[in-house]
Amino acid sequence: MPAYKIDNIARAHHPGQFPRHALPEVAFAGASNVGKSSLLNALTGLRKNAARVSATPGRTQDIAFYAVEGKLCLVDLPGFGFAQVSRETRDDWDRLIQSYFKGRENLKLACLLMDCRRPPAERDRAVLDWLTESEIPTAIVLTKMDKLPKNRRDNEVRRFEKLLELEPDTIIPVSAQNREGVDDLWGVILDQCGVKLSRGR
Ligand SMILES: Nc1nc2c(ncn2[C@@H]2O[C@H](COP(=O)(O)OP(=O)(O)OP(=O)(O)O)[C@@H](O)[C@H]2O)c(=O)[nH]1
Ligand SMILES: [Mg+2]
Repeated sequence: MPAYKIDNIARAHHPGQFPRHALPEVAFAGASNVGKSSLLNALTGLRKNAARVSATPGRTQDIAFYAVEGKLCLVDLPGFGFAQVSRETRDDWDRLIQSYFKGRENLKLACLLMDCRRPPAERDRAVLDWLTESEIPTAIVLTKMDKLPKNRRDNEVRRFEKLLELEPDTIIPVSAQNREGVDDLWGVILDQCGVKLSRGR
């Protein structure tokens, strides 16, 4: 279990509150409730709830910035497109997420999370297309893999790759619950950021 030194350096409700720093950033995006905050906790070894895991979807409403060992910054984004909140609130969140992606020069990687039990929604594809067009390096992460029986796992991963027209073996399957894939994802993050962490992964 990594015990990295984590600093919650900022919480932003609007772009003016985004921190200014030179750290490489990795952002976690995805529909509400896919497990962004949980994965962030699994990566950092933060206690459950440190990154505000929600019992009710649509809980994370601001952008949280976590510095890891003072070397890179993990960014917990609010879930997009949660239907149960008012249209106005939803539009506000979308604007916030977009302004993050548009203006972040030190962004090295966007992790786009999808729940392995739900086929990709129109929204997931739109965000993926938009990230690709914007030339933001993107990792597709399939979450909650512990929920799938062993014999369906490989098929589901292949199915997502086909549906999203991805190259084989590009999806990273993870579980925040049993930590499957967490080290693999760390590998991709550190590569992309060009950073080494001193404490063992
Ligand atoms: N079984 C299982 N449950 C998970 C996993 N990751 C997250 N969950 C559960 O899924 C729910 C949502 O998790 P969050 O981490 O809050 O999801 P989020 O994407 O941050 O949600 P928003 O911030 O509301 O967009 C919680 O009840 C978590 O306990 C996982 O790997 N396995
Ligand atoms: Mg969250």
